[in-house]
Amino acid sequence: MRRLRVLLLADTHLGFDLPHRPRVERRRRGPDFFANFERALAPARRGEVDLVVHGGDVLFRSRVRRELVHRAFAPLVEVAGLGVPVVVVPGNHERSQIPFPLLAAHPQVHILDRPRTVRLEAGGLAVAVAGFPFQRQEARARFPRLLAETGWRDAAARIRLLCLHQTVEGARVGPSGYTFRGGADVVRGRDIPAGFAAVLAGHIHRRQVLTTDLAGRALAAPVLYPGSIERTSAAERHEPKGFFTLELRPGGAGGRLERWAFHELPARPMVDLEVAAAGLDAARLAARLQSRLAAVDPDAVVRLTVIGEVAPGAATVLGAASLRSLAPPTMTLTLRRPRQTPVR
Ligand SMILES: [Mn+2]
Repeated sequence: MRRLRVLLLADTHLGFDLPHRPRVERRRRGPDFFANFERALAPARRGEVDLVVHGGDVLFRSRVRRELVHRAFAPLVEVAGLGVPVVVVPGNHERSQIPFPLLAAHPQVHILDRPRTVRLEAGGLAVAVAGFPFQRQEARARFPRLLAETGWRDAAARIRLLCLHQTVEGARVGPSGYTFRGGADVVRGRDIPAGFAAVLAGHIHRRQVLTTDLAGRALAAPVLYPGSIERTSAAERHEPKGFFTLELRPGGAGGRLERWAFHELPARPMVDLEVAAAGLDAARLAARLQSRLAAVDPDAVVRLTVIGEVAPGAATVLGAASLRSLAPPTMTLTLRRPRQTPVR
């Protein structure tokens, strides 16, 4: 029996920490995001999937340089050029304003820039991919109408997919597992109708698959969040990063998800480091920082918190250039000053 193999990635945040003209020479995180983007697309380049879906937030913010847009979208256009159709849901960082002329360059790159349903042939099957761009306001209340506006019910297909860049109830984020429930921007599980094989989603940066609503009732279709491809904030410090491959088969209304696999990508460790500064002169504070930083993985992204009152003569040690000189060159360091420390 025929099957559809889908590669699902999302929240690539390309351009993160990638200044066009850096003022200081230090390791940037930007290249890691591009490297993971390429790693995630590798199965598509090898011909191991029939369809690529990007769940949105291709870019790290909505206003970016044109060169960055080109760099970010070129790999997707290349994959489409190899004969693998690509569908992109505009995320909150696209503001549904992805540069369409660039992408319209390839007929197999489809942008869900308004509520619509893309019909395509993939894996030898008629596939319908419905969706709409990220809705900032009242997504919960608007969801049923937006979905109807895609016209998905009229699209004859063996397999139907719904693509979103939204929060669906039950999604969890953060180290303590905060669960989204009833907010105006949270889509209700029961509003997902029968007739889709799966909901492919971006926006939530933690990898997860939702199969029930908050009341424990089975969703009409599983909701899959592959999560971001690299850590974008400390809230993601414990999360594995990667992408999904899915296998779907025809059957019932809209087909069914038969199996899925998560493929982990390399992500830099994130470390919180607290250093007490009270009573130390400049030389001693520098020595303490250096030894504490030396004990951390040199590849880490470190959030440094300095506790206690910093002696007036020692404040220069906490300057950006000074801190860089105390840390291994491969480390990324940011300084957090707790409120009780007087700011000079
Ligand atoms: Mn995002």
